[in-house]
Amino acid sequence: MEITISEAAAKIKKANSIIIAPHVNPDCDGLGSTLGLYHALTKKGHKVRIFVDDDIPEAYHFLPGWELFKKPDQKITGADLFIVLDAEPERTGRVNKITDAPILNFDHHRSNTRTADFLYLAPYRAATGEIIYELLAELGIEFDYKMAVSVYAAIATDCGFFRYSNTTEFTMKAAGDLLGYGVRPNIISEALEQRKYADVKAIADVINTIELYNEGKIAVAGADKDIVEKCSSTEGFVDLVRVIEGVDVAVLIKYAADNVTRISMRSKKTDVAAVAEKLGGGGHVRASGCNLEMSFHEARKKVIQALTREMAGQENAD
Ligand SMILES: [Mn+2]
Repeated sequence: MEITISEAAAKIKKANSIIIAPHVNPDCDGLGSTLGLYHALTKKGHKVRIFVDDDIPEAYHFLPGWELFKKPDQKITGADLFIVLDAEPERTGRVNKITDAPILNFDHHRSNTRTADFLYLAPYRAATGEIIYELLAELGIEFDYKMAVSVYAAIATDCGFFRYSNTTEFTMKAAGDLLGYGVRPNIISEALEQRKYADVKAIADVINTIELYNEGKIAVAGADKDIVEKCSSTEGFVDLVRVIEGVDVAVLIKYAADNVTRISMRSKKTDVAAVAEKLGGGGHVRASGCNLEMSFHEARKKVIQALTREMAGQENAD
């Protein structure tokens, strides 16, 4: 059931032993939100354990306490509350199976499947980090440096460092407030922008694959098996495609495994969450994705078709 932020805060106050987890394939919003809440609740005397069913990318090792994340290897008994951040409980992977505690879910994805016992869903928030900021105020917990860095990084990354359309007055005010606790934006963006030599070289390969469709409104780039094997991360590649003049939707098609292809979409106008949902994925209106169980080339064709159809439909609706 959906609850308010103050009802959520009341549930947290009553819980002694708490488990927190973000989604698999963790991003800075999920990890930063988890750590921000971890530091806050630990300070208040709660017994908190944090789990993620994945490795944590090196780029996020600047987050204070990232090494405290455990893999969900065994059952946890006696937890009072399981807090899931930035996705629905199923997306925490095996963490969802190690505890029977009631689930309290905070999320800003419209595509949330609403399976948690208690859900605070705020699709108008740019990041789950913003929700944590709101939650800590509700809990009456004052920020310290570690909490501020974690929550700032969560917010800043999900709004493209205050450039995306989800950036609001609230986003800027929250971030501004966090700077008051010693956060240095340049240190965080430098840590996040740093790339491996091989990955920067791989950008050239990906850029070379760009093709335009639908009268130049769709730009598609591909990272096939060869490219994926050469580099450690394709994070941010889709944003390089997004800047092309006249392009509404940028797509990155990425080899994930034989017959599994990962699709990432960014748009300026088109509702790409609607497209992702039709293909079994989800996300936000202007940033979404899905995994397709088909070959790289089949997936490429399928996505271009689905997007062209959606764009025609949305134009007719205007
Ligand atoms: Mn997020």
